[in-house]
Amino acid sequence: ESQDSGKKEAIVKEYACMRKTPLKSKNPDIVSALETLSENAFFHDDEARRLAFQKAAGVIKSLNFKIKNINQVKGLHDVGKHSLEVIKDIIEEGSSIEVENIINDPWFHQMKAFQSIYGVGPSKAKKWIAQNVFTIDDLIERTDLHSSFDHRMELGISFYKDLNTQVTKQHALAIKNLIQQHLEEILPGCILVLAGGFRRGKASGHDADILLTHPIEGKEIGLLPKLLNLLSDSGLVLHGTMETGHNNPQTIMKDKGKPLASNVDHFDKWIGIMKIDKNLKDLDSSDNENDLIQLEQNSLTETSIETKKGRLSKKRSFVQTLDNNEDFARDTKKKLASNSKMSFEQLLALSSKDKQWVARRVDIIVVPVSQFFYALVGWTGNKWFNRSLRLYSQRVLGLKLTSHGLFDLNRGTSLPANSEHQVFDNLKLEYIEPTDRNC
Ligand code: DCP
Ligand code: MG
Repeated sequence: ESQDSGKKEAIVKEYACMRKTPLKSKNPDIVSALETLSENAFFHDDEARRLAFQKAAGVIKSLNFKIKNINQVKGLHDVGKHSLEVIKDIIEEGSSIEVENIINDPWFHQMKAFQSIYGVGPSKAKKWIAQNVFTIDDLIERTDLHSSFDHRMELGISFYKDLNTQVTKQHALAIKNLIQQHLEEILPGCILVLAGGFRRGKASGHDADILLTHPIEGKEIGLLPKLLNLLSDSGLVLHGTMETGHNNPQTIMKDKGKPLASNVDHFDKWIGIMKIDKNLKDLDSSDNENDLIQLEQNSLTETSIETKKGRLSKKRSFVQTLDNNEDFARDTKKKLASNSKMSFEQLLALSSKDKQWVARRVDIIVVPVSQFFYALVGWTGNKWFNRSLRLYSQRVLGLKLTSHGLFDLNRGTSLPANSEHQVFDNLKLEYIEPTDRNC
């Protein structure tokens, strides 16, 4: 073969989790076109197409050169015929008619706008468009529709402006710090890490994903309701749903469902909306990764050694603690629910008046330290990186990877990890930095 650069073919590894995928692609136009096609397929309920275009986009994102010639991508893993045509059009014509048609279709933009409302999915969005509802204002004005809104949608519509303003990384770190300050009153020594897109290098995102653990295994049990109680008393909670009682070694082995269907984990978590003071100072904070180093040096505690040996037995005292905590959790849930009994009209009034705070989406996930680094990988994402990791784990290793650990379901054992590097070692994969997990 000649050295003609146009002929050089890239080698792409089979699984996305084996490739470095940086945030910034060398071929942004192509990536954006393929992702538009993927999103459009998603809006049309075509999961297979959505995935095919998403995978092709993932491959293109991992290329470290600008595509100049279609031959450079012909035969690449996961780049199908349809994707190739689109890429060819963009290289040769500057754009793809198919993609342009989607971008110029008002339906696509209406779907995008409705989809971005907290609590709204594609089927609801489609229904509204079919009922001649096209804008967020329409949703407010069309009182005939209001009875079909659930509380989450009412919040999403009322606080659309706040919630659809991107959260900067500095602001997300400030929110993390605010939560940390409250935790000090309940249980000193907790470690919080800002995960999600920010950890992958994004400068802004739609929410703050905060992982919370304590270096001593077991200390985290029952912590979340106490924290939410305090945050609520401080006037920091607008709305949220709390899941508790899951941090139980028995639960994590139960989920023998389809490997890809189990995107859900069983951690205690709160998914909600906080009221963040407009004057909250952004922090010049880089302590996120330092906290991790502190955790990596944390020696395995007794409980985690048990997990290591795969003896996930239920201890009576442990179960009792859980039961007591559940009572408190129930009371806190009641209290939080009564706080969020505001009607749609009240919410609209609240959001439109001059307020001193902004509504921010925050997820708080409480993780036992022995499972922390698996949870960190899972909650750092991105979604497609996770999908690839889990698929690889299942198909190549015959092991089940979740945010709780890496399990051999037949033998009832699991492999512990004291760092993200160890998670990759356990998976027999080369380590991929968080900033290279943007598939
Ligand atoms: N995740 C998960 N299980 C869930 C929800 C999320 O494993 N039930 C993972 C995948 C995501 C990460 O957690 O990459 C954070 O979820 P987000 O939806 O917040 O996604 P990002 O943080 O990547 O995007 P954004 O910047 O829009 O917040
Ligand atoms: Mg996020």
